[in-house]
Parts: sequence; C-alpha cells; structure tokens
Amino acid sequence: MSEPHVPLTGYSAVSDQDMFRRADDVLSTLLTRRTIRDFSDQAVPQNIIETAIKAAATAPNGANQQPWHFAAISNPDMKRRIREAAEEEERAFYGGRASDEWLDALAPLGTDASKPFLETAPWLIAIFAEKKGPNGEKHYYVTESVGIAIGMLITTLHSAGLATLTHTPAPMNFLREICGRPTNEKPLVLLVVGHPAEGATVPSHALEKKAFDEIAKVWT
Ligand code: IYR
Repeated sequence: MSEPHVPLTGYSAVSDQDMFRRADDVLSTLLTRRTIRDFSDQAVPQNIIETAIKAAATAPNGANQQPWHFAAISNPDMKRRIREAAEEEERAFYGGRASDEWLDALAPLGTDASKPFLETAPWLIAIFAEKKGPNGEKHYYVTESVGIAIGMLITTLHSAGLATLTHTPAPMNFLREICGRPTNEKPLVLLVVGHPAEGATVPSHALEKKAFDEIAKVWT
C-alpha cells in the first residue's frame, strides 16, 4: 500500500544560465580533489565529520532502507588496531596475494604495505553496507546505495576543505570486530580524513583525466 504523499519542497526555479554557473562551480571544486596519502596530524573538529555523514545519509537508496553505517573514529587505540590489522592484510597482498597484473596497475601510485596514515590522520570513517536488515530482511541495491553515499561523503568533506583517501584493505572484516558491528554489515570502504601534510605530493598520472568524448556520448 502506498504511503500518503506530501508536496515537494526545496526546489526553486533557477535560470539555465545560473544552473550552468552552479554546475560549473561544482565542477571547479571537484577538479581540485586529490586522493592523498600524506596526512598531517592536525585535529579536525567532530562537528565537521558529523555534518558530512549527515550529508552522505541524504543519498538516494534502494526502497529508502538507508542500508549504511558510518563508524567515525578518532580514538588513538582504535586507529592503532586498525593500522595493525590493515598492514597485516596489505603485507599478504603485496607479498603474493595480488596478481602481477594488479601490482603493475598500482606501480604508478607507489603504494606498499605500510599505512602510517591510519594513525596520523585525525579521523577514519569506516563505512559498512547493511547487506540485510538486523532481522534478516532483504535489502535492495545495497552496494549502489552505499557507493552513492560514500561519493556524497567525499564531496562534502572535500567542499569543506579536507582531504581524503579511499582505502580498501582486502579483506577488511577486522573493521567489523574493531567497530563492534553485526555480521549483517559488510565493511565497504575505510575513508581516511584530515588535512594534507606540509609538502604532500600526489602521483602525476592522477592529474590526467580522460577526455569527455572518451567517457560520454550525448544523444539529442
Ligand atoms: N589496498 C592496497 C592496494 C591498492 C589497490 C588499489 I585498486 C588502489 O587504487 C590503491 C591501493 C593498498 O591500499 O595499498
């Protein structure tokens, strides 16, 4: 049975010219986003992290089930345990679990099993996907929904002036244990959040974006 519907609010008419300006402003902001690995230990106030999580939780999602949990961690002991567990997985990854093809694809990034940023950065946000509800109810389009929410989280944090690293040590079931989450939730991404360290660098190839014609075709 359909729920009662209420009038739409929050949309106001904007001229085509202003819409273009707004879209172009967002593009300019997003073009300055870089994934970084050199984080400063400068503190970031909790209210910024909480606001960004609230923004992420506005994401469109399957059947409004909001199948996500955000564990925001600045606790040094938890960060240390996460670093230790992640580095153990990464040592196995770089030491043989990853294919040569995968390692070749990663070579330009210069990454290895050492993840000091997991302790240096002021915040880690572990994002969990609720594969099923707490009582086993089926959830729909979970990965899509949580993926969209993570995109909005990163966009909000970047707009606020913070840098992020989308970190995915695999497997990362240790996050479930450290954050005390139930087994119906799957850790999807560990987002590292903070200010860039003084003199932080990024791989030059990350600046190369595919041309519009390579990623899109417009049909009119
Ligand atoms: N999780 C590893 C490997 C890694 C994989 C991809 I795909 C990247 O874009 C970057 C790293 C690590 O964090 O080092």
